[in-house]
Amino acid sequence: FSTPQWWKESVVYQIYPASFQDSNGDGWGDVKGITSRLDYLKELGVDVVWSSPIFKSPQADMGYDIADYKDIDPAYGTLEDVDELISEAKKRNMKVMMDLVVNHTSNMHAWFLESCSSKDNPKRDWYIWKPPKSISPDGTPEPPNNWAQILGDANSAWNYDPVTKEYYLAVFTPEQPDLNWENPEVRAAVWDVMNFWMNRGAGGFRMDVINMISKVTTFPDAPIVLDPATHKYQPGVKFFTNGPKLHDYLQEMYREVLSKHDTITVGEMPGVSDENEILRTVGAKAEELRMIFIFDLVDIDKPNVRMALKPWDVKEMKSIISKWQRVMIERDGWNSVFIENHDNPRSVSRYTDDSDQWRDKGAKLLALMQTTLGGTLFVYQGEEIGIRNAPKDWPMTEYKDIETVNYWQKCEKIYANDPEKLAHGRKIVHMKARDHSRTPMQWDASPNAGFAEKGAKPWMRIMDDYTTINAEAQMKQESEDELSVWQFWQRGLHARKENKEAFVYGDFEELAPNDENIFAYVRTSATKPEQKWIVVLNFSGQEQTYDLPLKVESWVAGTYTKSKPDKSLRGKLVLRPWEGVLGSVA
Ligand code: TEU
Repeated sequence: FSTPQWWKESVVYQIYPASFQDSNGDGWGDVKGITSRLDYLKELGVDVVWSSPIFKSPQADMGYDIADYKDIDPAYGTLEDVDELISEAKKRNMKVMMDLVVNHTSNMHAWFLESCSSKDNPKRDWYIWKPPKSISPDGTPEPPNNWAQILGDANSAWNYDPVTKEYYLAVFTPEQPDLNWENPEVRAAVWDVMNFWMNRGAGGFRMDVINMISKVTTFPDAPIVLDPATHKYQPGVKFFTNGPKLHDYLQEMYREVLSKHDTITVGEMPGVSDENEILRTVGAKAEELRMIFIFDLVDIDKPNVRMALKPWDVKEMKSIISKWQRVMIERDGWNSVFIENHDNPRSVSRYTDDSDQWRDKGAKLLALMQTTLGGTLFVYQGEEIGIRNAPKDWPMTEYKDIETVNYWQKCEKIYANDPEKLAHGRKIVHMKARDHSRTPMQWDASPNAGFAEKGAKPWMRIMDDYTTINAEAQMKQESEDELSVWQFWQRGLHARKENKEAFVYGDFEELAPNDENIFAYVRTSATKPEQKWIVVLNFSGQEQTYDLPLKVESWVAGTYTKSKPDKSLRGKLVLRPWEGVLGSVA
């Protein structure tokens, strides 16, 4: 039974700052906008606010390219605005978590500009520089190896600098050069940045791709997984995820910074599924991070690259969730619960049915599931009102994300004479683009959805459905028999806290792992065994019958009703499409 800690019980809300709330009419969200919505978040049941990066940045990758870790981008506001956000949050007993992006900086960071300037600059070794692998007779240099860029896999992860005639490594985009963590000066500079924010009152950090900081320093070629006819470069991720020195670095970070503060930390760790490896970071005795984001669930439809599709089914989804629930309980580790973020499509579109008929039910089903799973719960901006993916008919010009733009450019080039493949590429954009979760928040039915003042031009198109799907309408929805998605989340978050011994910390037992549509589990408190709950979720658009393996005392909540669901307590339980119910067990 995991030791209680505030950061285990907290509900974290992720803000995508450009799209949350604009306060000055420039169509771009800002820090003052976030502060103005703290009461809203408090009312929902949020304890910790994490904003994606707001630091000075050329915005090549929406702030994940930082040019100054100790200053705020003018588009977002000032350092004083952040001080105000932190103190206003504190007044409401909430904390603010910063996004720490230290695998790489912006190519406009002063460190990189110095590093570029000459081979003997003291900061040369702060980044990863290598001579060309070869130079062809006509003088064309070849990159040191065949690694592809992550956010544009038609290109090399190595970028040639004609001044010093070497390549620098930038695994995401050329504007995001990777820092050389082998260099102790780099690590000290990172600890300094962290202390700067801790001293300003930050409550903790979400750490961007923190499992990529240690690379295999022989930089071998990656195996060929993408069609070499169209892809000269190949995904090199396995040579820079959970590399040889990752744990040394994380332990040093813990010693130098984290152990001195009472923080919440979550490491973003794509591409790692091995439980022994993960527990080295999040086990109760590990002195590294409080928890990580494991990608198994959000990568369920990912083959070897993200902009592609792989079939999946409900059974697989259930097994991924159940596996991690069990691992953390049995081996005393801690995990995050999340299903959306700014890099993924909307959950209601991906895991349920986002049609007008079922969207609302699908969103509540996912809310019931997440509020009853063990771990620290992360809710993503707009998830609480069931925002869905942008519609199929949005022209490509509405897509702003660098990954989508690069992907589409590649498709147009390599599929120029293949309309079928091009249409498939378009389908992938519709299903996978990161843009889907980046559309402006739908606050109310007024022009610009309450995101920006009337007449402002939002940096990204607002979904047309905001007039009906918005926070204001859902907060005041007064229906005899149904809660809105927002009200359901609010109630769920409240119930989760009231019964945290079971929902946050309790045992997890999956009931029908082989059922192809029903996800059913029991959550039991270790300290108060009388606290026992059953959750039954129908992940299908058809009515399903489920044989209850135990006697239910009473059904207390459900996605179809405001009151107690009227269902059988033993024997056959019939669930309508996308229906979920929560019951107490005698
Ligand atoms: O994402 C890292 C990451 O590996 C993915 O989620 C990524 O979006 C995906 O692999 C793309 O195919 C983090 C940030 O969350 C993301 O927004 C940044 O673009 C990226 O790091 C670089 O900082």
